[in-house]
Amino acid sequence: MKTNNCNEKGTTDCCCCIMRCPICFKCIRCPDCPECPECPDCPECPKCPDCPECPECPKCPDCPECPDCPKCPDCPDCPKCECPCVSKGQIIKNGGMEMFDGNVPTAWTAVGRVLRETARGRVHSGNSAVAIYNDAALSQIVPIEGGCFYELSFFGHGEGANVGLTATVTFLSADDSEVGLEIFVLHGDIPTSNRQFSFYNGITTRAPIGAIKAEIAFSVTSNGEQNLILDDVSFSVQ
Ligand SMILES: [Ca+2]
Repeated sequence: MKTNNCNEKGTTDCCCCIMRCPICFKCIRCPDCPECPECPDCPECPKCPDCPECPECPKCPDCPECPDCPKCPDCPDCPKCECPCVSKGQIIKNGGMEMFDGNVPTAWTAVGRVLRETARGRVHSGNSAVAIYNDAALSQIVPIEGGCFYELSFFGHGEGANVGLTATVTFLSADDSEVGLEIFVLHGDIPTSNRQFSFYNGITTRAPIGAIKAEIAFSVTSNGEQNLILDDVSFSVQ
């Protein structure tokens, strides 16, 4: 490792892992050196080895929150960057299934038979949960930012041993859709004892850049009057 001052006149080698730019003859970072995260000695050098989108920006930092973002937020030459993948908290509405409009939880859309469940031992938290019966589905469409990862989680309880569940996150673009996450739970694998719920969660694939919404859907198959009790659904930027 060389320790000479790279700014010294007449020096041909740069210090540490910094090397001379063959074009401008100022110091630049060696692109392959992991020990040299910044180049404080040559802030004016027009090279920026680690920033493929801003090859002429001398102070273009990595943008780990939004690697697909075409701009860098702190770069004066790229002022339009907005990193979308910063959590804004809970995205889903009424995930706790506490508010109902008739038999359907507020902000959700039901296909088939769903009911408000308030019996002790059949609610995970709060005063109510939702029971989803055979061949029924419950869904909600929420706004999202393309290019981000999202986490879905929920608590489930089976009213009967023969209850199966599929939870799906589908990203929606203006003219396209793409499944970003599926969680399958086979019949018999959901706890059925009173006050027993399983916690399920998963992280989506990266939302397509053009995606503007996501549909979170729960589909149930069961025998007869058996049903899934769903409560405390959460969806947020991962
Ligand atoms: Ca609840």
